[in-house]
Amino acid sequence: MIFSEELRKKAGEAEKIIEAYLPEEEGEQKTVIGAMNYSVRLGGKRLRPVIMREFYSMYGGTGKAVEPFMAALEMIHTYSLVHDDLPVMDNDLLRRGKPSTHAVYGAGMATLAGDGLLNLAFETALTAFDLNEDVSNVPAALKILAEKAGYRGMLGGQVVDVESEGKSISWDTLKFIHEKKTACMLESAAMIGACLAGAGEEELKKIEDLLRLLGVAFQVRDDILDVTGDEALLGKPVGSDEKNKKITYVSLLGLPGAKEEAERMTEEALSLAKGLSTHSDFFDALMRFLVEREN
Ligand code: GRG
Repeated sequence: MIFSEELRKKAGEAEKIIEAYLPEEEGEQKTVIGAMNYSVRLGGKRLRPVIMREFYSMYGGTGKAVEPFMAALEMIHTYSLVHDDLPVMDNDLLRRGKPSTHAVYGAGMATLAGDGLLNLAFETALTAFDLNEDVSNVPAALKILAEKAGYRGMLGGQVVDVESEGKSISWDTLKFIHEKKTACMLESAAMIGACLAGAGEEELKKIEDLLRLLGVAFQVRDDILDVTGDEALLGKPVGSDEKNKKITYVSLLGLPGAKEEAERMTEEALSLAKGLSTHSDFFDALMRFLVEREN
């Protein structure tokens, strides 16, 4: 298996599935639909839907119920980026190498587009009930989708991140921010995939622990790229953490220390993955990619 080719193929498949759930740009409200579609079509690595589908397959899933959930999770991820780029948050004009949503549509419309995507995500996931297959695991998957994105999850992490700007924060606070803001959406991806395929509570807990660790490592890599990254590859300016006076693993440990920590967490994650009841060579390679990526 050549990992980069396999990832490109799986991301391309995810892209088609997401596209199929995007709304037509029509009606009086078509400007906001345009802004929603623009944001999703900006691209991105599509890691969360790829991880979700991988876990669905790893746990024996063969149906279609995972597809609306893949699209839904990417919609929530996209809403979070649209809002994160707003002038009241990070005020970033570039996302994935293109003008961010508020740079094109204005801050008001970008706020509404983010809200629209969050609602559309749940509308989309709910269409799983319309499928002609066993949907008994869909309610549990919906619960994961809702909780991991909300105040106990990603949103909660963003709250503490915003409140911490310009302040000196403890390791525990930094860990809380990374675990909630970043890891929760990766946990959601893997847990929903496995849950839809019928994995039990105990297994879901192991998956949650594994993805939490990987999610923090992913965010540490993000902090490193914000200092050392290539702007052309990243598709956004570097140095935004310093500009926004954010404490990161890099500011606390220095670059070599942050790199070592990301490596250590990945090794620990690889070892935790051995405790799962199933295995995927692709996911093993993906775990390494998360901390070696250049964008
Ligand atoms: C409610 C106003 C309001 C805002 C909410 C929750 C939130 C905004 C923002 C948090 C989202 C955030 C920026 C998380 C950081 C996680 C992260 C590293 C995202 C980038 O993920 P990639 O690299 O992105 O997978 P691509 O572009 O590849 O999809």
